Amino acid sequence: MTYTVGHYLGERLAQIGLKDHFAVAGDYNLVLLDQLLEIDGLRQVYCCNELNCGFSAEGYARANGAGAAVVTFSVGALSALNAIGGAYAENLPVILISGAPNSNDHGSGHILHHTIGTPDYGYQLEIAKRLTCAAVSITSAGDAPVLIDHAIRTALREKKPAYIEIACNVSSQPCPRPGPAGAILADAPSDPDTLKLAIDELADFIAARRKPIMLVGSRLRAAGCEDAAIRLADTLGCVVTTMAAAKSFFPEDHPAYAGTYWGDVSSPGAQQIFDWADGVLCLTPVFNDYSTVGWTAWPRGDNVALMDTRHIAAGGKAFDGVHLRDVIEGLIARLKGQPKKDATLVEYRRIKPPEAPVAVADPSAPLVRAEMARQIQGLLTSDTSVIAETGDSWFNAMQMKLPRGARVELEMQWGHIGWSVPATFGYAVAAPERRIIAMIGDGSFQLTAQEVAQMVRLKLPVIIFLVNNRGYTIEVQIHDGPYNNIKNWDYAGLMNVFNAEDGHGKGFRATTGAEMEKAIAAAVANKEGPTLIECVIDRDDCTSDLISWGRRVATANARPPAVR
Ligand code: TPU
Ligand code: MG
Repeated sequence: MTYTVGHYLGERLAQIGLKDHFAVAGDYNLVLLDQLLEIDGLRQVYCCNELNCGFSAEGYARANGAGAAVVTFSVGALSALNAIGGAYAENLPVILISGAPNSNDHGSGHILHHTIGTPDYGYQLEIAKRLTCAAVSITSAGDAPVLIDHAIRTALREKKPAYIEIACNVSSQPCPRPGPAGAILADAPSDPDTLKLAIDELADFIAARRKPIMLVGSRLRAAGCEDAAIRLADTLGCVVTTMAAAKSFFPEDHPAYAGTYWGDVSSPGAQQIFDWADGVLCLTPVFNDYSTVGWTAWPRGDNVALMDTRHIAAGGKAFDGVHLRDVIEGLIARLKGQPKKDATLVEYRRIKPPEAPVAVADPSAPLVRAEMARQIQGLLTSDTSVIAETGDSWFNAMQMKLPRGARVELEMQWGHIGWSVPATFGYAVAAPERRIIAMIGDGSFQLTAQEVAQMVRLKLPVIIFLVNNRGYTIEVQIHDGPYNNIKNWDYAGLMNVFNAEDGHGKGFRATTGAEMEKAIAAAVANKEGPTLIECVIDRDDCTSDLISWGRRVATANARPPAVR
């Protein structure tokens, strides 16, 4: 059998730990898909459309470290690129692979189908360059190994998406076999001199403060530093808070954990202890309008030390080219044997409000959000992953108490409603051993609903809580109008549509606590496919945090243009 460009690509994907890749077929990628099918241990998983294909690969990357989506030219790739923008925003190495026009057509003046109708097909690569850390076009087999390796290596290093387009007549051309994976997995080491100085500066920053606190941000997983952060917390002894988008990136049962720091909508006691601290070690934060609650909670200034993935800034000095894991290890070694800096923890234990008991609703009363959240909480185990969609699902997820090992997946930087349906699918493909729970608003679900059919197809026992509050409640809280009302669907009834003649998905509608409990029991018992539980609640029945946060974000949005 001839070894081909498509084989090379497929083998590299397998070498970096992919067991699956997501695809939608089209004539520009059919031969490539044939080649990929021939790679041992690499399964081809199909999606209903390319936006979902991109988000499936994104969800897969969350569970598996990297993902790949294969689509056709323009009509497919331009949809997938939205999800690639999301992967960039969310720091996930997703490789987007697009079939492309025949190499003989490039520069020929020919007009081809699936293009904008001009003979220049370069626009897709140009767009991809803006949304990825590496974008390459392969029009000859000779260049393929170098270009493929460049794209994949850069994506893995940067934890950002990459783009590879392959002319449709090139993927079956002969190509050398790839060498060991080390060549694309190896990373440049930290600069030793910079590393030492960065650690010195951080140690000085800590030494000069009596009441430091740690703030964990959303890129900690991408930095590969979740365990290191726990050890740093153990060494320092201070309080640890997480940013909203970093929910579950620090164990919630850790004695130093004080919950989510999110300005006015922080966990009880977290904002107070944060404000009391005299120095903040910010690990991989992303400060945007949402995470700072409309710029009202934005840690900056001399009392903030930034510990980013490759960059440290403290005491008025900045250091680049160091890996966070090396910095943390060095800092731990430096702090060993010193007295703990546990003032914030001592104080937090004093001021922490007692936990309010969670009320159980009358089982026959109309379902309310709080009861819905209480029942979902009861499902969380150490092997649960909760995928929470944009909307009040974010705030419901934030209030959950996670057992050690439970994960929450959020897409707070990109914030594409509908992301969670395909991302849940991709996540479930990557981690079939976990209990996977999706919380999705009705409005969000309507964007990408059809991907539930792929969960049916692969018999994935995902549990979907579809919150039917008759509209875009998050938008209602930010700025209301007729555009926030949506057409109601028979969401539970959709499962029959997706099952068709061979599926085992189940759909239930819950209008009371008792109905929800019954549906959950059936969902847990269903191992042959997804279960969608439509939770019917009032349009205004949302968390108080959504209301407070929505008001602040709306105020930030409404700032008039500055007078220049
Ligand atoms: O819980 P709830 O009702 O807020 O969630 P639901 O029903 O999913 O509504 C979400 C409403 C929403 C919109 C319309 N949140 N953000 N947006 C704006 C938006 C529009 N299009 C995309 C692709 N992403 C968005 N975030
Ligand atoms: Mg809604």
